[in-house]
Formats: sequence, structure tokens, C-alpha cells
Amino acid sequence: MFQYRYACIFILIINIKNVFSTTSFEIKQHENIDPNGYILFCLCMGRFGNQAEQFLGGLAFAKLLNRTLILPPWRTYKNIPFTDWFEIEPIREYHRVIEAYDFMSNLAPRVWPDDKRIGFCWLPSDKKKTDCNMKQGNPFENFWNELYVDFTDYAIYQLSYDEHSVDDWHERFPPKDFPVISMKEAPAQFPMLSNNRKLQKYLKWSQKILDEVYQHQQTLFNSSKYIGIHLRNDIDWLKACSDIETYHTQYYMASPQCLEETEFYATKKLCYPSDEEIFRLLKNIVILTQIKNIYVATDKRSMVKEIGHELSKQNVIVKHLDPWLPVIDIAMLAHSDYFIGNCVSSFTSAVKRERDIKNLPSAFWGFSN
Ligand SMILES: Nc1nc2c(ncn2[C@@H]2O[C@H](COP(=O)(O)OP(=O)(O)O)[C@@H](O)[C@H]2O)c(=O)[nH]1
Ligand SMILES: *[C@@H]1O[C@H](CO)[C@@H](O)[C@H](O)[C@H]1NC(C)=O
Ligand SMILES: *[C@@H]1O[C@H](CO)[C@@H](O)[C@H](O)[C@H]1NC(C)=O
Ligand SMILES: [Mg+2]
Repeated sequence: MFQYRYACIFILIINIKNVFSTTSFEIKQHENIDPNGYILFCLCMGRFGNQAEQFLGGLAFAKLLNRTLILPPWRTYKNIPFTDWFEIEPIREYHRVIEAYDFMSNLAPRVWPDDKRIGFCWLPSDKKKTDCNMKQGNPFENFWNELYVDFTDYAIYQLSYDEHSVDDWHERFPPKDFPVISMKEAPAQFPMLSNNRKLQKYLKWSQKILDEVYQHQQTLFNSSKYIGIHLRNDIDWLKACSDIETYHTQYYMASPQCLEETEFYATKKLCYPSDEEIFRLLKNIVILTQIKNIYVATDKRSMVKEIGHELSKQNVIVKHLDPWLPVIDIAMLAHSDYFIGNCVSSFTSAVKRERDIKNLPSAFWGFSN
């Protein structure tokens, strides 16, 4: 009898665990509230590539302050829970983190009462906290509303996000008065600091994304080797590249990924390569690798026909998926056997960082080879 009841309870627990899957596990961990407090920020600048660079900078900052990082949702036309795209456990090897919706439902009622919900803005010292405009416009308003966060007050600061300011942050914003530092902008530079690129290794795609990648690899290429290329060529990019040579810089958007520690400035050719440059480099890589499958990711013009025509002697098979989620293109490129990307694009930089961690080869349009 006892054993039977025991078994019933056991089965019940298993069922509850299945229904609530991660939450029942998470709640246990939440009994530990971090006495050092939390950090939350909006990834409110740009789209995925920009957001990923800013996220890694923010992750490094959270560790510097030794506050738990509340993993922000990715921002598309709506908030995408961080864990829809990336695993949480690998990040915990680097620093304490909690997913934002998890924090809001399970910890915020105790840790972050309404009257402690203070919005943090970096503003010059002649500005007032009413200039913070924490929730003004898209994506700011939408981001916080979808997390059910309202602010009762604001704090403005001029502190930087590097190791020299850590003591100042602790002094001005001690955790007992400011349990959550919730920031209008990510506490990070763009382009990201090269030192933080290695943090990419803690970003592991969720099983859902991986399954989709493997499925596409099967359908498109029978799971055999392919070269992934990124063609960033929508009109916003044409504009972004048009005056690039007048800036005389190595730091234009993501360009440090190929230019820092060189003697070169960003050029039009690097930013918006001609069709001829695309055919030239791609043909070289096909001949070098003997890989005939080509996967094209693009925001606009896929050049599938043109590439097939120009490389007809090489018998290439050119595919373009145009996935509903741009991160699927990133993951497909990251998993390719050779990658050619756009040095100025942070969409490319997300791919390149992941490949560097795995020691996979990459090249850039308009840049050697
Ligand atoms: N699906 C897809 N979307 C892209 C591609 N390139 C650019 N985009 C879209 O354009 C956005 C570019 O912004 P971002 O990711 O910040 O990178 P950046 O502007 O190139 O530095 C991406 O997030 C996508 O929404 C691509 O190859 N495939
Ligand atoms: C950081 O915070 C954790 C958890 O609150 C604590 O155990 C650890 O000692 C702190 N580390 C430093 C360097 O203060
Ligand atoms: C797909 O790959 C499998 C395993 O490598 C191979 O046996 C099969 O012939 C391939 N199919 C086609 C259509 O190429
Ligand atoms: Mg952008």
C-alpha cells in the first residue's frame, strides 16, 4: 500500500514536472536572491547583429559589477524570450543569469517592488532625470510594456562601463537601495570591444534552432558540405556604405572585426562589394575547398541565378532559403564549412565570432584571398 501511494506521488511529480518543465526547476533556484542585485537592459539599438554585440558587452559588465544579469528578450517586432534562441546553462559557466520573464514572474514581486522600479539613463550632467524618456517610442516603450515594467523614478549617470568605474557604480547605486539597475541602453560599446568577442562561446543555440538548421541542411544539401555567404545589399546598406571612405576609420559599425590591427580603413569595396568581387572571391573559395554547395543569406538580392551562371564551370548548386527568422540564416552560416561575409555588418560578425570559437574558416568580401 505504502509503495503504491509512493509510486502515485512519484508519477504525479513527474507529470507536474513535465507540464511546467523548466519552471518547477527554476523556482527552487530562486530561493537564492542575489544580495548583490541584478542588471537588466534593453537591447534597443538595431537588429540582431547589433543586439548580439551589445549583449556580450552587457554580459561582461554584469560580471564586472557582480550583479546577476537578467537575460533581456531579443527585440524584433516583439520581445523574443532570450531562451527561445539560446541555451541558458552555458552562460552560467561564465556568470549568474536569469531569464527576464522568469525574473518578472518569480522574483520581481519580492526583489523589485513597484516603488523601486527606477529607470537608468546615461545622460550628460546638464540634463535632468525627466529627460530620460525611458519608455518613449518603439522599441523602448514596447520592450518594457511587454515585460510589464513601469518606472516610478529615474536615475541619470555619466559613469562608463569599464573596470575603472566599478567602485563608482557600487557607491552610487548600492544593491540595497537599487536592487535592479534597469537601463535604457545596453551598458556596452558598439562596435563591441574585441576583448569581449570570446564571450561568444557561452552563446549556444537552442535545440529548436539547431533542429531547424539540421533540417534545412538535409533538405537543401542532403547534409553535405556547403559554403555560406552573406550578401548585405538592401538599400539601407547602400546608404550606410556610401560615405564610408570619407570617415578614414577602422571602426565603422562592425568593421573592426577585420580591420583592427591592420593599417587599412573601411572602404566602399569592403562594405558594398561589386558583383564582380563576389564572383571572384566565391570562385576562389569553391576551387580552394572543392565544395559545390552554396548557401546564400541576404536581406535583399540573393544573386542565385547570377552566381550559378558565373560559376557554371564549377557546377555549383546555389540555394537561398529566405527564412522567416533572420537568426536561422545566422545559424546556417555559422554551421557552414566555409563562410564569406561582410566585414562592416554585425549580422556577419555574429556568424564570424561563432566560427572563430569553433576554428572554422571565414573570409570577407573585398578583403584579400
Ligand atoms: N534573413 C536575413 N536577414 C538579414 C540578412 N542580412 C541582414 N538581414 C536583416 O537586416 C538586419 C541587419 O541588422 P543587424 O543584424 O543589426 O546587422 P547589420 O546592420 O548588418 O550590422 C538583420 O538583423 C536582418 O533582419 C540575411 O542575410 N538574412
Ligand atoms: C559575487 O557575488 C556572489 C554572489 O552574490 C558572491 O558569492 C561572490 O563572492 C561575489 N564575488 C566577488 C568578487 O565579490
Ligand atoms: C544523400 O546522402 C546519403 C548519405 O551520404 C547518400 O547515401 C545518398 O546517395 C545521398 N542522396 C542524394 C540524392 O545525393
Ligand atoms: Mg544594423
